[in-house]
Parts: sequence; C-alpha cells; structure tokens
Amino acid sequence: MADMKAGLIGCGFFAVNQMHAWQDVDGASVVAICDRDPERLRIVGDQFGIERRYADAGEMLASEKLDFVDVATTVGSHRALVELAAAHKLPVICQKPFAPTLEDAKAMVEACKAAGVPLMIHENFRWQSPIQAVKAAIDTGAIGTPFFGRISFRSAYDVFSGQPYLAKGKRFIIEDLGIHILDIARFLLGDVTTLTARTRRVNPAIAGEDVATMLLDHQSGATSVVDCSYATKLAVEPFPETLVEIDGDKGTIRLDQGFQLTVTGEAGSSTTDVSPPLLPWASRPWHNIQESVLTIQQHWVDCLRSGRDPDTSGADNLKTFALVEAAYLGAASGQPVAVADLL
Ligand code: NAD
Ligand code: 89Y
Repeated sequence: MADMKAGLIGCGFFAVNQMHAWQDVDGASVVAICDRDPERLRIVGDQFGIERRYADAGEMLASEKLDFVDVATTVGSHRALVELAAAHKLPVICQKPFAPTLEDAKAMVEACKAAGVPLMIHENFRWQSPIQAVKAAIDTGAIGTPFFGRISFRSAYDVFSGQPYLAKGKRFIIEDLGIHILDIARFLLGDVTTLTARTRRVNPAIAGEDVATMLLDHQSGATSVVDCSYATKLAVEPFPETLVEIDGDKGTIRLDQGFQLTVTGEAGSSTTDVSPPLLPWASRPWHNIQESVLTIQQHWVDCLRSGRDPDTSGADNLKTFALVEAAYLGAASGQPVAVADLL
C-alpha cells in the first residue's frame, strides 16, 4: 500500500521530533510543511529534504493532495488549524494542549465529527514504554484491584531555554506538563469524577505556576495523587521521567527513577529495567519522550488504515483536558471540582 501523504504545520522546537518520527513510521511520510516563520521553514525543510514549503496553512491545504495534517504549532493556533483541516475533510493530529479553553476543544471535536474526519491529540506520554509497562503490569492482575496511585513528575530541568514561551503564559505547569501526567492517571486508573488542586509559583522569573498537587477521585473508586513540579532540585535530575506508584489489594507497582519497574504480588517481588530504547535520532534526556512520538504517530497511521478511533482521540482527550480546567478552577477556589460539570 502506498504511503499516506502528510502535511505538517508548525516547524518549531518539538516538530523536529515529529519529523524524525515520520521518517520511521511505516505507512506515511511528510510531503509538505508549513510555518509562518521563514527561518523555521528553511531549517526544517533543509534538514528533512522537504521541497514543498508554505508560509500559509490554507494555501498548503488548497494546493497539496494530502491524506492527513499534523498540527505542531503552539496552543493559540490549534482551533483555527484543526477547523481548517476539517473544512478540507482531512484527518488531523493536533499537539497538546488541545486548545486555549475547553469550549474551543469541544468545538474542534464537533468540527471534525461534522466533517466525518478523525482527530487525534498528540498526547504521547501514555505511549512511553515505561508507562506502557506499568499498564501491562496492572492488566496482568498481579496486584489485584488498584485502590491508590501516585503519578509524579518533579524536576528542575530548564525547559525555558528550548521553549521560552513557557515562561510567559499565565498558566504553566498544569497546562504544559501536568496535562500529560493527568492523562497517565486516566490511562492507568480510569476516568475521574472529582479533582482537588493546590498550585504555587516558586520560580520568580516566570508568569505561571510551576508546582501543582492534585487529588483525583476515579470512577473505579481508586484515589490518586498527581504531583508536578519544575522547582524541585534533586541529586540526580530525573527529567523527563514520570514516576508511578500503584497500590492494589493484592500487591504494588513502583516505577522508580532510572526506569526500574518493581511489581510485588502474592508470588513475591520482581524488578525489571524498562528503560526506553535510544532511537538513532534521539538524544538523552529526551529519548523517553522521543520514542513515544514515534509510537503515537505509528498508532495514528495504524488507526487510519483500520478505521478505528485513536486511543487519544479528540473525544477521549476532552476528558483529560477537563482535568486541566478542573485543576485551575479548583486551585483558584480551594474547592473540589466535579469533572462531569465541565464536560
Ligand atoms: P515553537 O514555538 O518552537 O514552534 C511552533 C511553530 O509553529 C513556530 O515555528 C511558529 O512559527 C509556528 N506557527 C505558529 N502558528 C502558526 C500558524 N498559524 N501557521 C504556521 N505556523 C505557525 O513551539 P514548540 O515548543 O515546538 O511547541 C509546539 C507544540 O508542541 C506546543 O503545543 C507544545 O505544548 C507541544 N509540545 C509537546 C511535547 C510533547 O511531548 N507532546 C513536547 C514539547 C512541546
Ligand atoms: O512542553 C512539554 C511537554 O509536552 O513535555 C515536556 C515539555 O517539553 C516541557 O514541559
């Protein structure tokens, strides 16, 4: 079967990973790129040998015969670009965070539904191989029924040098990073009914919150704590590892720093190294994230080919994005937020 033809919009910092991954994906390749910044367009076009380059997304979609669109811009442009793809009846992938507001995100889901095209949010953290290993361990039943989880991301890594816009937004860690960790909590323990949140800013040089602690009630009856910080200096910097604790009625799972997975069940305890592979184009410490970019993009192509919804479809990701909104509302009010009221 011939490769599907993709057009990528947004040739910035993270799109380079997506471009590398598209070269490795089976069944699709990028044939055209777009960026309103001519320098980014030149750099990415030259690096990946893409001749068809556009400054305007509308022009690219009107001129090219594409099978889908990959939106890799920052959040402010997501709604307009997804609606543009829908208007052209093109399946579309959109980077996280979904949209500036939940209302925008709902409109994007509706636009794609009305156009009859799939929408996937590029929510890649659940596709990291260590996180997949945790899910597989839960699914074996070795720890019985989970009743508690802690999904934790604490770091002092300088994310602002690569992504300077992160220092400027009124919202920071929940919208940018917590969104992934909240999605992992949903992936491992199921949907959430109520969320309670506390936030603070430790770094005086940024505009938004860099610490968030969230308590989640899951529909299953499990409780989890999702805690995120970019103000936590540790002896060994863990960026970008997500650490996981799951307690079940028959045992426990721990994903510890250094990608060590320990499963303790009735038969005893075993520890496995679940380090992600270092792909040829990847570099430490980002390789964990980079591998998940390849995995989610391959998942998208496999879903398009088989006609099934991607795991992080727009409709699914509304439930993750609602947790972000709930966290900001709850942090502002000091009160628990009922997630269903937002959806
Ligand atoms: P960036 O600012 O480096 O790149 C964005 C690019 O999009 C810029 O080159 C800009 O000129 C271009 N652009 C913006 N609006 C456009 C438009 N309407 N038409 C054409 N080009 C346009 O940003 P980044 O750091 O690469 O982040 C992009 C997205 O990726 C963000 O939403 C960010 O949250 C996300 N991201 C995801 C992960 C992940 O693991 N999933 C990691 C980092 C960043
Ligand atoms: O933008 C963020 C993301 O999605 O993963 C890590 C990051 O690059 C910085 O927090």
